[in-house]
Amino acid sequence: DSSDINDIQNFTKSNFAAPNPNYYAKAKGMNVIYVSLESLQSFAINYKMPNGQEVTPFLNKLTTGADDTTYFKNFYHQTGSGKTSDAEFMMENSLFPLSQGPVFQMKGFNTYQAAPAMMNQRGYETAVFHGNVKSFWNRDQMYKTLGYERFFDSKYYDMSAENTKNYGMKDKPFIKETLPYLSNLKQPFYSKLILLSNHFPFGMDKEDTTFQPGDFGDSVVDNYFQSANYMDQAVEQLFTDLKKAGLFDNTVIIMYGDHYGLSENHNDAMAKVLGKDEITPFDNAQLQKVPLFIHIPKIAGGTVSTYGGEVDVRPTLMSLLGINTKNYIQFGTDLFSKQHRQIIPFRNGDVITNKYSIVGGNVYENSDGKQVEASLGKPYEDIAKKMLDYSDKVIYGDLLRFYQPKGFIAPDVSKINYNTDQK
Ligand code: GP9
Ligand code: MN
Repeated sequence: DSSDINDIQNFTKSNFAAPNPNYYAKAKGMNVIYVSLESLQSFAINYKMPNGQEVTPFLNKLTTGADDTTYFKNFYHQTGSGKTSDAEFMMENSLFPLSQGPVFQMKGFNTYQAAPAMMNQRGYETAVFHGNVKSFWNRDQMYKTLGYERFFDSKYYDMSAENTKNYGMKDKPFIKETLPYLSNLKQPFYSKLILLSNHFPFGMDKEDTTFQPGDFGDSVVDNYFQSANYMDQAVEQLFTDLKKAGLFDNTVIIMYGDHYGLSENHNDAMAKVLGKDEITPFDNAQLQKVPLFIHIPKIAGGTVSTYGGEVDVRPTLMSLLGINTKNYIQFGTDLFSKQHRQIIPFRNGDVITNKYSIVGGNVYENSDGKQVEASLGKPYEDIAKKMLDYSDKVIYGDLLRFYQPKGFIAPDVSKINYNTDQK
C-alpha cells in the first residue's frame, strides 16, 4: 500500500551515493545521446579473430580514452524478458524490470519520474530514434508515459529492402537518416538512438560487409562478429557526423550493449571463441557483461574497472548534468561516485559484486573463478533481494503516484502525440 513508499524512500535515500566532484555538473546543460548497441557483449571488445582482425576497432580505440570516452569493462546487463525495452526502462528510471514479462508492455500507464520528463522540465527537447514500428514493445505508449515529446519511428525512415533487415533499419542508413533530424532538434536535447543490426540471428547482407565471419562451427556465433563489426563502423560514422554537425563537443554520448546476444545454447562455440575447454556457470555469468561507454566532453577517459549495471546509469548521467537525484526513488548509484555500490542484482536471483559472482546459489571469486563458501554471498544476496523487492513494489503498486520528488514536474501525457509531425 501507499505507506510502503516511505520505507522505500528511506532505503533509496540512505543508499544515495554522493557525487564525485571531478564529474559532478561537468556536462551541465549539454545535449545527451544514448546509443543502444543491441546485443554487443563485452567479450567482443578488444577481441581479435583468429586471423588477427579486430571485431570492433573503433570501440576498441575508445577503451583507451580516445574522444574523451570512459569505458566500463565490468558492466552487466540486468534485463528480463523485455530485452531491449527492459534496458531502456532501467536507463531512464533506475528501477528494475520485472521478473515476469516486459514492464513496457505490462505497466505502460504507471506513474514514473523518468529521465526524459526530468530533462524536459529543464528546457530539453526529448526524442527517440528507432527504425522499427512504434508499437513494438508498446513503445508508443511507454515513451509518452516517460515523457518523450518526439518518437522518430520507422515512418520517418526509408524502409526500403536494401535499408532494412530483420526488425528494421540497418545501422548505417539509420545513422545517416537520423543525423538531420537530430541536428534539427532544439538544443539542449535528450535523445536516444536504438540500433538494430547486431540483433539475433546476426549476420549482414553480402553487400554490406567484407568482414569475414567466424569459423567456430555455429552460424549464429560466426555471424555475430560480422554484425558487431558493421555496427562498430556505423558508430564511428555517428561520431564523425556529430563532429561535422558541431555537436560533439557539447554532447554526452552514452553507448551500451542492451543484453546478451549469444545465449547458453551457443556455449560450445563460445568455448572455442574464448579458448576454453568449456563455459562454466561462472564463465556464463561473466558473459553477461555488456560494454558501457560514456563520452564526456573535456573529461579524460580510459578504461575503468568499477562494477555496475544498467540500473546505475541514470544516477551517473544526472550527476554529470548537475542534477541532484537524492530525493528520487532509484535503485542504482552513480558509477563515478566513491560511494557507488558495487552490488549488481539480476532478475534470476544471481548477484555480482566487485569481489564475488553469486550464480545459482554458488559463490565464486571474480579474480580466479574459484568457488568459495556459499555463506560469503549471503549479505549481498540479502541486499540484492531487498532492492528487487522494493523495485517490484514500486512498479506493481504504481507507488510513484503517491510520491513526487521535490521540484519534479510530471509530464502532460495528453499533450504528446507521435502521429502529427511525420517527415
Ligand atoms: C525491436 C528492437 C529489438 O524494436 O528493439 O528488440 P529485442 O528483441 O532486442 O528486445
Ligand atoms: Mn535488444
